[in-house]
Amino acid sequence: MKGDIGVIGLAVMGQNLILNMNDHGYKVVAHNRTAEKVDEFLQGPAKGTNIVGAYSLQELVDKLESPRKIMLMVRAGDVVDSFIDKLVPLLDKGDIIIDGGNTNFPDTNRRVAALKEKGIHFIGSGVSGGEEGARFGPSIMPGGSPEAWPFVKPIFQAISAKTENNEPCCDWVGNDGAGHFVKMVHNGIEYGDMQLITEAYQFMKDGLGMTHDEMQSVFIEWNKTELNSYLVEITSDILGYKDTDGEPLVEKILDTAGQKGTGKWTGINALDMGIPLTLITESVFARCLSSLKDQRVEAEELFGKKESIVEGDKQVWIEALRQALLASKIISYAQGFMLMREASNENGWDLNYGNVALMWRGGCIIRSAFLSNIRDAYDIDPELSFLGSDSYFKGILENSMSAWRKVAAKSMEVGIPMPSMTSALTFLDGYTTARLPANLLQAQRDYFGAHTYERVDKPKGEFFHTNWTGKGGDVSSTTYNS
Ligand code: NBP
Repeated sequence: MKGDIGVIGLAVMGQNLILNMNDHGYKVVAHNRTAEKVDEFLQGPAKGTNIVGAYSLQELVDKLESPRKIMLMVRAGDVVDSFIDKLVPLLDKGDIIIDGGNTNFPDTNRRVAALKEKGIHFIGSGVSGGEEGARFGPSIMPGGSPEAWPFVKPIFQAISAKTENNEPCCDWVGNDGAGHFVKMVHNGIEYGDMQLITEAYQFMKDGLGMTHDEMQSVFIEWNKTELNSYLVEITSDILGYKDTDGEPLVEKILDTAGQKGTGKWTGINALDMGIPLTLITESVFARCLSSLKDQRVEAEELFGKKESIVEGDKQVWIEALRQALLASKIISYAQGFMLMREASNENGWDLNYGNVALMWRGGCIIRSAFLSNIRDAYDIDPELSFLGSDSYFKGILENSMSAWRKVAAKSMEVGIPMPSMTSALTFLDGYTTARLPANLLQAQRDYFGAHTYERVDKPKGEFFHTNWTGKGGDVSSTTYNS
């Protein structure tokens, strides 16, 4: 009997996905560049299963039933292109290549188009959930050649995580690089969620002077509220984890955050598309700032250490912080969905936002109860332009407003950096202000560069230039927006 699917790449993700597919009754053919890893896998974790090995790409192709489905779980970038180049001459028209790595979506756009010309279908799929997700149920976000989806759907939906209603956290996202785009936004939102939690931690630790056990208890309690999520849950575990000397391990970890680029890509795309994705972008910059450790140490000596003590009833502050965290999180997701909406419109992807929320509901790092409410919001209005306008989320934003402002103001007053929570509030203030000071900005642009402006008392699209000083000419610059 031939194999149902081939997987190339036997690192942590590939191995665990293969074992997961095997658990669901699929016969998997496994290949890896370094052949010894095939043997190690077959004699190790895959021992006693139906998984078979292939020591060359030809052997892999020969062992698969048609149309062949070959999934790459290798390092993103050139490695994917090089495997595609080697596979294509061995494949038949109608065969399917799937890239399950963390690929930047323009690469997927390019690969879908290039392979289409050769009669090969290509799927670029986000896979989230790390090692455990891959093994027991990841969130899977496939996009690319729609013709390929019916062949891949049964396998992917079988191995994916399931919601509490047993719905698979995997569905077709859209054409071209839509799957990888949605995975990129997922990772950006993950940056935002993590940064927000760290800001709450710093407020509790430095501002309220709380112990790690106290903070752990707070996160345990928060996990029973609307904030219920994987990241809040692991944060409570981390805060309670003691090093061998009995001290909290977290305080021994160097405070410089790493990043692999997906948050940065999300920010770059937001800038390209003109979407105010402030919270995620602040979260990326917060990691950049954290990496300037030596400079920060010197600057603290130069400016003096801040006494960031927050006075007042601790329990009242903790509840205010919870509300600020929840409200900021709503803004983060609202901005992320704005970005997906713009990308969907620009690329003709016709994204289903309720489905996206469902795909993230289980298996992935940002899984949370909250995503069910997002799904409900898009079920009510599939074209919702701002998540915060949905009645459920609007209610939370309004109820949290006072506490959120108090936390933001206090952090500024005592010098606790909370870039994501404060920028989220500033965003909402801007978004809910009908008249912003951009009129003055337009006047400045026209003053120094004859960039023209529109008038509130004239139809939109009619542009005016004023000779502000009497010295300039009446010739205006060309009007366009980049
Ligand atoms: P890695 O990203 O570490 O990739 C390891 C695989 O790539 C191995 O099979 C390795 O073969 C192969 N490879 C490399 Br590296 N360079 C190669 C080359 N020049 N030619 C051929 N093969 C090469 O594995 P991973 O962490 O399992 O991740 C796989 C993909 O899934 C990545 O795109 C990753 O970003 C994504 N992802 C990872 C996670 C996670 O939690 N780790 C989560 C979600 C998505 P070798 O054994 O011969 O060196």
